[in-house]
Amino acid sequence: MKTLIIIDPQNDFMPGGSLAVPNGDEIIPVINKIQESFDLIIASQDWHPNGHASFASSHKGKKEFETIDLKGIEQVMWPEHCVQNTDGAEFHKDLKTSKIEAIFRKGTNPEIDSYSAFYDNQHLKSTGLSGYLKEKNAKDLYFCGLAAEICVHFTAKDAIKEGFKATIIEDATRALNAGDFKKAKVELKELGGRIISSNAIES
Ligand code: VGL
Ligand code: ZN
Repeated sequence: MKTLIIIDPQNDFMPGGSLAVPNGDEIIPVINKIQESFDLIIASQDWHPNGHASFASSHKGKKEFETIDLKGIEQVMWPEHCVQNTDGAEFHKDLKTSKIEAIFRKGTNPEIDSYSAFYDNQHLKSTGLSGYLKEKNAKDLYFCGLAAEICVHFTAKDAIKEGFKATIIEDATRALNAGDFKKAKVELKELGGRIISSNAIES
């Protein structure tokens, strides 16, 4: 049984959004197509309250994309994005959602960011995703969505730590920074993860 996890397919990460991933919208038709090969499909949604600690605008004198120390870990100062109940936080309008059985929200704690759909960046609180997948007997997880080297990467790494098999579908994701994604792929493979193209998914 194969499980597809669609990471943050939200308007703010698409061209024209506040934290746009180059060509991020190109993944939507690919994700719609591959859904037919999966038995279980779930999604994550970046879901920040106003004034979230990851926003540069929440810190006086801080500029977008610089880094700060936030409770002992490095935090990138992001533009405001995926604010709860805004259009930017909605899924891309062309994403097929009829087979998505559950949506796990993350980044809701105003003081901590959450790249992984399993845990916040401080690893203090679980979203419940791991327990959900285990109860569903899901073992073989495939990841797509945005952004490749951030939320997709951190979720896939946590999946491996949680004992799941993790595969990233490369043409169903896009990176904010191509060089960082290259490094992330090497790291994931070293941990036992796989990177494949959507045409290699057996149905
Ligand atoms: C993401 C930066 C900040 C992502 C979320 O979904 O990759 N990146 N929040
Ligand atoms: Zn975010």
